[in-house]
Amino acid sequence: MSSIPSDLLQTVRTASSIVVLTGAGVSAESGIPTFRDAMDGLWARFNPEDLATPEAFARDPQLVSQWYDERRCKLAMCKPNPAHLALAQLQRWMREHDRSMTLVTQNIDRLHQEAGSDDVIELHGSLRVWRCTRCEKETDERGPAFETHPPRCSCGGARRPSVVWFGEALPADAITRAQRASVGCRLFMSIGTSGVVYPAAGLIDLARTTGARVLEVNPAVTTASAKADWAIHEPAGAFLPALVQQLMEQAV
Ligand code: BV8
Ligand code: ZN
Repeated sequence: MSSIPSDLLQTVRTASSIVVLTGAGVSAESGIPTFRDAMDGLWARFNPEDLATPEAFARDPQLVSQWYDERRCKLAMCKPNPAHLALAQLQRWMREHDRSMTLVTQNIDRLHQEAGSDDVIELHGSLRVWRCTRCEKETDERGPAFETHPPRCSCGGARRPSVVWFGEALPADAITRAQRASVGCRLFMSIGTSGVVYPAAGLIDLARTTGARVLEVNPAVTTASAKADWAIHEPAGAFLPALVQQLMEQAV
C-alpha cells in the first residue's frame, strides 16, 4: 500500500479547488498502450506523431483509418482501472464537500466517463466518435472493425476519428475551460502524462504561477517532476486508490 505524505493528504482535504490532468499513463493499467508505446506489430515501423496528423490522413487515409480503428476495437475490450475509479470517487468527495474538482484528460478512450467521472474535459477528442470530413456528421462507433477504410458517410464523404491531430486546434471550449480552472486552483495533479504535448502541457505552469501546489504521479521522471511539490514515482493505479482511501478514512 502506497504511503501518502501527510502534507499532501492535508492539502487534498482542504483544497477549495483541484484540477486533475491525465494522460495515457492513467489508462496503462487498463491495458491501453501509452501514446508513445502504442506502436507494436504492424505499426512498429511508424512514429505515432507522424500518423496522428491531417497530412498523414490526406496522404494515406486507409492506413490512418486502419490504425485508429484497430485502437478503437482494442479499446472496446478495456475497462477502467483503479486509477480511474479513484478519480471518480475523489470527484464525488469534493462535490459532497462543496469543493470543485475539474478533470481534464488528454486521453481519447472515455474510460474516465466509464468509471463514473462526469463533466470530463476531453482536450484531444474521442476515439469512439467518428466524423464525416464532408458533412461533419458525428457518430459514436461501438461496433466491430469497419469493413472499408476510411469508412464512408451516407453523403459519400470519408469519415475520420474525432480526435485532435498534431497541428489541429483543440476544441476552444475545452482548452478555455481547462485553462480557466487551472488559474487559481489550489492543487494541480499531473497523472500519467509525459508532459510534452501543448497546449495541455502548459496547464501545470498556469496553475503553479497562480499559487497551486503540484502533485505528479508517474513511474518515470518527466518535465513536471521538477515542478512538483510531490513527485510520486509509482503507478497511478496503486497511488491514487491509496490516497483516496486515506482521505475517506480521515474525512471529518
Ligand atoms: C496545436 C490525439 C495549434 C491523437 C494527441 C508544429 C506545428 C503545429 C503544432 C506544433 C508544432 N510543434 C509543436 C506543436 C504543438 C504540438 C505539440 O505539442 N507537439 C509536441 C509533440 C511538441 N501540439 C499540437 O499540435 C496541438 N495543436 O498546437 O494547434 C493550432 C492553433 C490554432 C489553429 C491551428 C493549430 C494538438 C496536440 C494534440 C495531438 N493529439 N492525441 C491520438 O491519440 O492519436 S496528443 C497525444 O499525446 C495523445 O493524445 C496523448 O494524450 C498526448 C500526450 O501524451 P501522454 O498522454 O503524456 O502519453 P505518453 O505516452 O507521452 O506518456 C505516458 C506517460 O504515462 C509516461 O510518462 C509514462 O511514464 C506514464 N505512465 C506509464 N504507465 C503509468 C504511467 N503513469 C502513471 N501510472 C502508470 N501505470
Ligand atoms: Zn457526410
